[in-house]
Amino acid sequence: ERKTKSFNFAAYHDLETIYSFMDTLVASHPNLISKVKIGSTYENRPMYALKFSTGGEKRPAIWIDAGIHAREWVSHASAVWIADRIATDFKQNRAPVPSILSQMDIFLMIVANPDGYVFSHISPREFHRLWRKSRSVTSNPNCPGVDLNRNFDAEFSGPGASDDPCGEDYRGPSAQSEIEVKNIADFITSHGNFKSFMTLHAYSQLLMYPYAYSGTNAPDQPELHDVATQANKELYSWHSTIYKVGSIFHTIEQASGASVDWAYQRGIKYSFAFELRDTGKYGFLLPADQIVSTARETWLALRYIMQYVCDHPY
Ligand code: PAY
Ligand code: ZN
Repeated sequence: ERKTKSFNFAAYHDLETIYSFMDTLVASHPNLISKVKIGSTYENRPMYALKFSTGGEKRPAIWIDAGIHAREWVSHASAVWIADRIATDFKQNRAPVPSILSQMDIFLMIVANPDGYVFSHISPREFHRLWRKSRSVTSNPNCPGVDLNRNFDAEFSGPGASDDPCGEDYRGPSAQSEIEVKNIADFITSHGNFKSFMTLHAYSQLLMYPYAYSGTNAPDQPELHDVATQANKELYSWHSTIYKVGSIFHTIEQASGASVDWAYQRGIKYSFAFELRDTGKYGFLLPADQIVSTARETWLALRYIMQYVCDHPY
């Protein structure tokens, strides 16, 4: 019996609890899951990805991260649920997970910004809960932190990011100046065989693809749009939650230095960004009783995309 059964998936947990959940999950599925340390944060916390693999050497792989923005708690919580779901589906031989994992590896990073996440838990809540950025020191002693999703080496410093350390979307002094971004980029680059890159944010209910930096269509725009549209149908089928599909530029706003643009420009064709629930009623403070339904519908979209990636090697 999986020991994560007693874990409360319908609650928000702190970093320590999520990290111990990961250890429990790995211990319960030693033949499928391992914990990969990809580096340490600015404040020297470990950064982990869960690796789901049935063997092989550097198989084609799927990257999923959550929590690059600290306050987007439903993304971390959904990733926790999804990790457990992948493990359970594999163990119970529930399609399509076993067949996906017979061809590809999945790397899931539940907390991409551990320092920011820890900060967002400090009380009093009104001062910390809405923290978005990392926690590194900047040129302005009053304004720490860099927006990690503006710090990737993709049109870095172009329009759609702030050069002011006090800005919520401060890009940082140079591309990959943030150790968290560098760790992720280095890991993906040195692995060399990622075929899909997916990042979980909140909120707005959007399923997006590149580009963020400009309104120009990505070369694969028609296919990405089609995949996202089909994935969105799967998502909708669960609770009729309405998402919009489109490029980041066209659905939200221009953003430079974003992770999906970086992944796409490095040849990872199937790059998608999710904005999970809701559309603003609760925003970042989504009630915990919506975690499992959010995770469950998101899973249907992720599962569709993973299967599609398996079926469309390149
Ligand atoms: O990669 O999803 C992306 C780019 C767009 C997001 C961003 O990095 O700014 C959009 C915002 C986010 O999830 O961080 C949207 C939320 C509601 C916000 O903070 O404005
Ligand atoms: Zn975000």
